[in-house]
Amino acid sequence: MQLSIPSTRARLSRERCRRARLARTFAACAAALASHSAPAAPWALQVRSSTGQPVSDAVVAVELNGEPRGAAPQTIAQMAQRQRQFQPFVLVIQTGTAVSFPNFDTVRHHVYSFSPTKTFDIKLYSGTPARPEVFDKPGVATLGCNIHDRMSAHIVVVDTPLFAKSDAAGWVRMDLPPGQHRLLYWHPRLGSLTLRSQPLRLGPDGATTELLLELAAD
Ligand SMILES: [Cu+2]
Repeated sequence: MQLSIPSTRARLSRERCRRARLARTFAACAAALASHSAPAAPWALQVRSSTGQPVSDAVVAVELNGEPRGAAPQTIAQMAQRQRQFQPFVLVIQTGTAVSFPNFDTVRHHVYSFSPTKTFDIKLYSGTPARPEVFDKPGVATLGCNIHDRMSAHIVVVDTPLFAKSDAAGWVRMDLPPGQHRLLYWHPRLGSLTLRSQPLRLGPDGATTELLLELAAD
C-alpha cells in the first residue's frame, strides 16, 4: 500500500485543525474558569419593610454573568391544591420548568392564569392533570380558581438557578462567587407582576445585603 503525498498533507492538516479546535476549546474553558475561579462565599440578605419589619415570602434571585440560565430538561415543580388553597402561596421556578397542579381535595378545581408570563386554563378537574404546564418565560403568573374566588397564588419564573424565598425572619442565604451580579426580587404586596432588579457587587469575602421594600397593606 502506498501513501500518497496529498493524503499525508490532508491528514496533517486534519490533525492541525483538530489541535486548533482543542486549543480554542481549552482557551474558552480557561476563560470561563477564570471568570468564576474565585470560590463562592456566604451571602446573606435580609428583606424588611420600610417600617423595619422582617418580610417573609419575598422572592430573591441572583443572575451571574455568563451562567446557564434555563432549567435542565424535565425539571418539574408542583403547585398543589389542599383544603381549597394553593400550596405554596408563592412558587419560584427556573425558566423552562414544568409545573403540575395536583388536586388533593375532594372538590374539583378549575385553575387558570391570565398573566402574560403564562396563560393557561385547566378546566374543572380532580386528581392530577395529565400534562404539566411549562413556564418558558420569566416573570410572574398569578393563579386563580374559577370555582373558589378566594384561592390565589403566584408562580415566579426566573432565568437563574440561584433563587430563594425569604424565611420568617426575612433572611435569604446563598453561596455566591465574587463579581458584578444582578439581584432580582419580588413580593405579592409590591403590587406588580414585574420583578425588580438592582446591581449586586460582591467581593471575595461574602457579604450581607439589606433590602427594604415598600409594601402595600395586606
Ligand atoms: Cu377551586
